[in-house]
Parts: sequence; C-alpha cells; structure tokens
Amino acid sequence: MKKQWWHDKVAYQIYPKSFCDSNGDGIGDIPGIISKLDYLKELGVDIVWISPMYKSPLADQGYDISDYYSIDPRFGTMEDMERLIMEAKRRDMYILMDLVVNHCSDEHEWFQKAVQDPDGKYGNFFYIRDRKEGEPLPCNWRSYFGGPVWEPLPGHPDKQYLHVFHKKQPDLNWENPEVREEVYKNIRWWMEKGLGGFRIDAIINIKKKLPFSDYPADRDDGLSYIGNMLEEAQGIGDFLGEMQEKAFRPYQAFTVGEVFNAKEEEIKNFIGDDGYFSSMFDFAGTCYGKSGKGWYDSRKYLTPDEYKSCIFQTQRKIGDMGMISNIIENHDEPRGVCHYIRPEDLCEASKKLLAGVYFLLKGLPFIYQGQEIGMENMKFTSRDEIDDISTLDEYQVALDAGKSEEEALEMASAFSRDNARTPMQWDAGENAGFTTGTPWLHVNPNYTSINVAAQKDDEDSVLSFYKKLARLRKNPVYKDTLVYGECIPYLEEEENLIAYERAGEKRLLILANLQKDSKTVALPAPAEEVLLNNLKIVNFTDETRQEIALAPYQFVVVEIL
Ligand code: TEU
Ligand code: CA
Repeated sequence: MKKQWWHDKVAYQIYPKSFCDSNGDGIGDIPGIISKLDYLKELGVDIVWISPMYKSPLADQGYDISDYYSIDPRFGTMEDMERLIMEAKRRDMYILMDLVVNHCSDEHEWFQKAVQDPDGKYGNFFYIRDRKEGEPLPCNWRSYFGGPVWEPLPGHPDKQYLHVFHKKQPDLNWENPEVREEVYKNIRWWMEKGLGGFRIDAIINIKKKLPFSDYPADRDDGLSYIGNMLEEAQGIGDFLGEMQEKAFRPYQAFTVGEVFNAKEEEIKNFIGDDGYFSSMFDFAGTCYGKSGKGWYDSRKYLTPDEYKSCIFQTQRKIGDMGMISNIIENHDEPRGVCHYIRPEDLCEASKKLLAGVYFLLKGLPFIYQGQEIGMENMKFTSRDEIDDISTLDEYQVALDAGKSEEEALEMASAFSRDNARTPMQWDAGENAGFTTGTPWLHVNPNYTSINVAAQKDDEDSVLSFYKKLARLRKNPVYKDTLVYGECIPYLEEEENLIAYERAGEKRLLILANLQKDSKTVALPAPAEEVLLNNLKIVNFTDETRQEIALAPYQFVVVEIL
C-alpha cells in the first residue's frame, strides 16, 4: 500500500447541531466548534469530519442542502467557516465537510426550476416521470425513511419525482453530465478554501438500475428494500472514477466514503492506491443483525463473539489493499457502548475495552463526538421525545407490525439516530454546558455523571483512556506497527475473548476479556512490556510472562518478542 499523509492520523466526527452552542440559541455552531479545537487537539485528533452546515431547511438535519455554496445562518457565516479552517490548520488539523450529492433539498433552486419547467434543463437534474392518475408508480422501491420513493411533482399531478430518502430530498440525476459537473465544481470550490477533504454521503445510491422496475415486495406495504436494486445496478465506478479524477485527485483530498455494500472484488477499486476514495467506513458491525422487517425485529446489541466476527471479517477482507476507517458509532447509529456491549456488561472498564479493541485495529480510527467520554443511549419515555424522521418511521413500522407502544419505544431507544444527536455533555452544569439557551434536542439525563469536566483530570477515565490510545498510535516506537502492521486474529474461538496481534516492526498483542468472569490466556510468546491496561495491574501467572489471568473486562496491550 502506498503511504499517505493521513494514514497515521486520528479522526473525529462532529455533529455540529449538538456539539457546542456559542450564542445561546440552543443550536451548536461554528464559533462553538472553534472554541473546542484545543480540546480536540489534546484528545489527539488530527482530522475533523463535520456533518453538513450548508444552507438547509433541516428536513433531514442538514442532509438536505438548498445551497452548496453557503453556510446555514444557524451554524454561522462563511467567514466563520473560513476562520475554522484557518484555526484548524494552525493546529495541524484538517477539516472534512460532508459531501451530500445523491440528492439536494427540494428548496434548492435547481429543483424549484425543475418544478417550473419539468421539461427544461433542470427537469433533467432529477428523476421525473409521467404517471397518470390510477397508473402504478414507476417502481415499488421503499424509501430509507419509509413509503414509496415517488412523490407528485408540485403543480404537476401527472408527474412524479424520485427521492430515495425523504420527499424533501429529491435525487439528483447522476446520468446527466451537467449534474456531475456541478458537483465537481462545488468540490473544487471548497477544496480551494483549504478543506482537507470530504466524507461522502450515501454515495452508493447515485447509480440506479434503469429503466425503473419493481422488485419483489418484502413487506405488506407492497414495496421492496432499495438494496435489492442497488445490488443489480452496474457502473457506479464510472461516476466515482470521474469524480476522483476531476475533483479529488487534483487537490490530494482525503475522502472517506459511506459505502455499505462494497463487494470483495470491488474493494481495490474503492479504496486501493488509485481508488475512488481514500478510505471507507467499516459498517460490518453496524449492519450485523439488522432485519429487513425493520428495527423492531433487529438485534439490539451484539455478543462479544458476534462483534469479534464482524471486525475480523473486515480486517481479512481489506488486508493490505487499502486503509479502512474504523468506528463504533456515528450520527446515524446508537451509541457504540450500548450496541457492542451487552447491557449486563456495561461499565467503565468495558467502555475502555471496546475503545481499545476498535481503535488499535488496522485502519483510521474515527471517534464520534461524545464517544470519548462513553456517552450512552437515551431512554425514550414517549413518542413525543423522538425527533429523528428515520426513528419516527421505524416507530410506526413497529406499531404496524403489532408491537405495543412500549415495545416500539424500547426499539426506538435501542436504534434511534437521536441517541447520537443529544447534546455533547461538557459538564454537569445546565444543559451539560452545551448551551445557555434551550437545547434543540433534550440532553441525556445522565450528563450529571457522564461529561468531559468530570473526566478530563481523571487518569482512569474513559476520556483519558482515549488519549492514551491516541498517544500509543503515535508513539514513534510502535506507530509503524499500529498503522501498517498486519492484524492477525488470536484465539478467535475463545468465547468472549477479542484478541489480535498487530505484526510489523514490533509484535503487539491486544487482549480483551469482554465478560464478567476472569479468563486465563496463554500468549504466543513471552510478554516484553505492558503498553496499555484499562485496569490497575496485569496478572502474569508465571515468571516467564507467557500467560495472563485477565480480570473481568480487562483490556491489555503487550509487546511480545
Ligand atoms: O445515511 C445514508 C444511509 O444509508 C441511511 O439509510 C442511514 O443508514 C439511515 O439514515 C439510518 O437510519 C446518510 C447520512 O449519514 C444520513 O444522516 C442521512 O439521513 C442520509 O444519508 C441522507 O442524506
Ligand atoms: Ca448557536
């Protein structure tokens, strides 16, 4: 693998609406982010991906953009954005913005012009089809947010437009070269402002299998999961290769794709040395146990052995072909400590264990805001507490499937995107120090015990453990091994043990005992040095230091000979 500037970095995702509010309107903003750059630098962060802050009606919290060349006044001004980029650069940090180009907002001027003249230039910027009253829709795909992907074009009852997400997010027609050129122009415009690159939103959806056709209905609604079509769509590489060549490569942009369905044979094309993207996220754990019926029928959390199988499956699939980006959560997912740790195993030690297990895998570690202090899921007590459009859809799907309101709420608490969107918990003061106003979304009541202020000076806190992980990754003695060393699963069959070797210039063994009982583990070679431990002591069972009695929820990194 060709070495790249970003390979040895640590990345962080900010969901700006919930990160830090500087002006008391209850909404996080750019000046708030700038005020926390030193906090991120001290955490060990180099690359910061910020979810969308472009002008938007916020129908999907900013993933519905109405002007790609602007900053929404709720988040600040373009000058604020330029100052953020400059302040980050001063700290040797890089800013990534979110590239959301599978769709735009229905309030974007392109769509407004398409509504005015569906047969004109901008009509072809979207997928608009004739459909006479009573005729079937062009296809029976289900939107990611529920219901058909077709909506009547405003003012044209005999025309429909495609939206694979919300109806306020009309899909852009990537078959139209004018659309693609507009996207590439915008990317170059932002790169000229000094961005480090982009996270690429929902990009697997830009290539549709045309002409539109039905797939077997997989629910009583008569619709079909859109993934069925995506499996058959061919040629996305033509678009992605063109974007890489015309927009990203000229700026050596760092790009990380939100790619859920890359086939093994496609990995090299996606993230190889000359791939469409620099990296893409590992969603194996995210997708594990998801049911086609909906969240209500999906696995609320994984066992240690299920999580282990996910991370090793990806590590084996990627190998040395490229650099994957490792996560345990993001703004679309439940909090990782509530999804990858069984409820009965959730504690400070297991939170640090999970942090170590994913962070030291081969790949670029992304920390999602609040993950570094072990933030947890919300407990919804009523439907009215739910903000997220995806959760509201899944709540109804659960009720339609015959679940009680209580069961539907429990499902929402386990999967809702709101879990990751409650305000960042800075301290135990009002609104967790996020805002002096009324937060746009309720603060998790556990902020009084889980917050930055309570952890930043505590050597044994989750926050301090993340700092130690980042320091170990950057330690000149071990950096090359942790960045480029092979990841070799160890004692994979051992129940509740997640263990792997990172083999490069050095040999590092990562051992994680994710259970309430102790577990004695033989090492493949004598332990030279204990590099990291989430507990106070490491109990070698003999003086040869070739066997460890791991305590419950113990995580250790040892250098072996
Ligand atoms: O998500 C893309 C995606 O695949 C969604 O189906 C996601 O898995 C779903 O929202 C989970 O409930 C991206 C963004 O990350 C998401 O926040 C946006 O809502 C979506 O695209 C549309 O832009
Ligand atoms: Ca604000």
